[in-house]
Amino acid sequence: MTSYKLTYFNIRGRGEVVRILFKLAGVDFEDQRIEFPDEWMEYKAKTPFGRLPILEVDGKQLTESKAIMRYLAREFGFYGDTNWGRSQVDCVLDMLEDFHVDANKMFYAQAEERDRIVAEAKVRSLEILANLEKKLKENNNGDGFFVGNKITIADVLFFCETFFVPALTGDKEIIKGFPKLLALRDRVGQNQRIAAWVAQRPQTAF
Ligand SMILES: N[C@@H](CCC(=O)N[C@@H](CS)C(=O)NCC(=O)O)C(=O)O
Repeated sequence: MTSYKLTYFNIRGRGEVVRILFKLAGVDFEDQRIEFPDEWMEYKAKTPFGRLPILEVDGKQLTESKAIMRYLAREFGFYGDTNWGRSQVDCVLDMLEDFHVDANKMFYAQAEERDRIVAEAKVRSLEILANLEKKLKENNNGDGFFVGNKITIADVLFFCETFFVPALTGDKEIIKGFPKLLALRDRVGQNQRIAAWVAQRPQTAF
């Protein structure tokens, strides 16, 4: 049996989508959480590129969150059934990545820059959400999943980001203006395996 170990910080961040994929697939993994900053500096020196997450598959290390999620989605059957379907999944994953442009700015911002960056993040996030809803409607009029007729990694990453975007933009209600996206979030959250994990996962701020 393949052994899996995910190393990430004790936050949801870029690691949670990977954890949810394991739960969705019903596959065991070791969920190693490094305390930041206490354990990190010593641990960082031992990592290939000084960043987390890292997935170990039978002892082999894979870095980059998108490479990890794509690898597992292919392994577990959550990446679309055709080449076109996979390209549509990729399209949504890349649209979602745009939220991180502002997140990175926020991470490195000086205190006096924060209000401006939050305001800009809100404008851009509304645009990204509108485009995501448009994309969702291309498939089953937006009443199913982003691609095909079953959940894929695109829906799982979207689910994770919808909890992060309110924090990024300072607007807890930001998703509410997008009814199809809101319903998709509920659909994903109601998946029994995902709901069970969300109920029992460690509670962290982000
Ligand atoms: N492109 C990378 C970014 C990884 C990244 O920036 N990781 C952050 C946490 S989300 C990190 O390790 N920060 C600690 C540091 O840079 O020392 C990925 O998607 O995995």
